[in-house]
Amino acid sequence: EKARIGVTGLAVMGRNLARNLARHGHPVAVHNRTAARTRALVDEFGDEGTFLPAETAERFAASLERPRRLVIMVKAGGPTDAVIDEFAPLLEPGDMIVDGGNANFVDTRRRESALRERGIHFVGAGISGGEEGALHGPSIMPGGSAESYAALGPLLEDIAAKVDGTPCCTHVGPDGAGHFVKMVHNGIEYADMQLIAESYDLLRHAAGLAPAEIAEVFRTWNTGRLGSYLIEITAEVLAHTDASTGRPFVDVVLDQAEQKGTGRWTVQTALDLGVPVGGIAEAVFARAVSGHAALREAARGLPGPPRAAIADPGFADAVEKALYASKIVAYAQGFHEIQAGSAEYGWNIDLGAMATIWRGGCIIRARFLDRIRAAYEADPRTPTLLTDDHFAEAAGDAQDAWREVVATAARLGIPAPGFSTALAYYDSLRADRLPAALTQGQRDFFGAHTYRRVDRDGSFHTLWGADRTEVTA
Ligand code: NBP
Repeated sequence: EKARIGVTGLAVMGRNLARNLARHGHPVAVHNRTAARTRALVDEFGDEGTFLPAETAERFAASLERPRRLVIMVKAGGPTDAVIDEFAPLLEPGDMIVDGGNANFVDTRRRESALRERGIHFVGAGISGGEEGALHGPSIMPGGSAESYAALGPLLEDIAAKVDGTPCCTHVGPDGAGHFVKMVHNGIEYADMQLIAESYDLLRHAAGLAPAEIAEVFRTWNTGRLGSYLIEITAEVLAHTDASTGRPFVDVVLDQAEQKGTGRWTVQTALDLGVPVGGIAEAVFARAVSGHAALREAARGLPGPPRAAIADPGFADAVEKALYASKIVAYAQGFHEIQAGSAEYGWNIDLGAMATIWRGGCIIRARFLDRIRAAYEADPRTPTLLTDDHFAEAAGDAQDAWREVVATAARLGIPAPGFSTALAYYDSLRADRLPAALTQGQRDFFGAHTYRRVDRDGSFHTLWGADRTEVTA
């Protein structure tokens, strides 16, 4: 018997993905550099389906039906290249390599192009949802050729999460498109988490609520328009009491957030594309600030305002509005980045479909994503989600509360970089005139960089050092 698909790299992700495939009735070949992992998988879970264990790369390749479908689930970077180098010589034209790791889309583009020359399809597939998702149904964002998706799609859609019967998996676009979208997805996840963290901080230090009370607030929010996996687990974390001290769990955890890198890539890529993603960038920076322990220690005594808890019974509702509006901004920015990447690389990504496949399986799954899908269905070319009818109305309704929350944070000295940057973005987009005109004047003054005028076409320069007449550039 031959396997329909194979998985090499059997750490948590690969093992669970292989089990998910086997549980869906697909005979799956399994392989790992260290063979003990392969044996452990078959020993522990062999009765879940048909596993074909292989101890060597040659045996593994030989056990796959043609065209071969080979999924790599190893540590991203060098290990992925090492595994490709090991397996590519064993494959034949028409075979497919799927990289399900968290690869940088630039690497995926390089690998896809090199393998395409050898007739091998390389599919960079973003897989979201961690180990639970891999086992029970992840959100899958496959890139690569349409031809490879025809052969792989049905299998991937079979094991993906389903929402209302729709699989959380679709062909994203050529070469690096899948890993690009996965990257931005993770960047949005950073922003979502930061905004929730700021909401908690404000409820705690401005409204004076205890963690258990804030857990209740999040539970209530979870039943409304903010309903999502992240809001749900936030309530769980806040309600948890540390067993050894009896204190709220959130008070015994060191307040230094870590990161693995996809948020940073999202921001680096946005800078290259010239796309403003302040909400995501501030989320990445907020984690960075938290981690600079010595810097924070040195600055701890800097003066700030007195922190009197505010006595406004409507404050939690105001925070909910600020959170919802800021979330709209973060998603609008993330989707703008996907739109820009799609245009830059010719991927032709269907933005509404991306919202659709994030509704299940992944960390940012949320009721909210149905709204985004609807927005792109109503107008696939909408320049920003913020001008969609629903989102424009929601942000408009929220704006008074949003401004009040940002002002309260500033007044009380509570950092709210996510809320603040989101509001600044909203106000920048809706502004009639921006001070960029002055910036252009300065640039022309010190560097003769020229400017355009509101009343005439062309580029102009003012002779600042002479009689200040204007010349055509
Ligand atoms: P790890 O990222 O911890 O990688 C461990 C696997 O890589 C093992 O199978 C290991 O083999 C293999 N490997 C390494 Br390391 N170097 C190798 C090499 N030179 N040649 C062959 N194999 C090598 O595993 P993971 O946490 O399961 O994640 C797998 C991928 O999925 C990563 O790219 C990760 O970023 C991505 N991802 C992870 C999550 C998550 O929640 N963990 C979520 C979404 C995506 P060995 O057993 O012989 O050491």
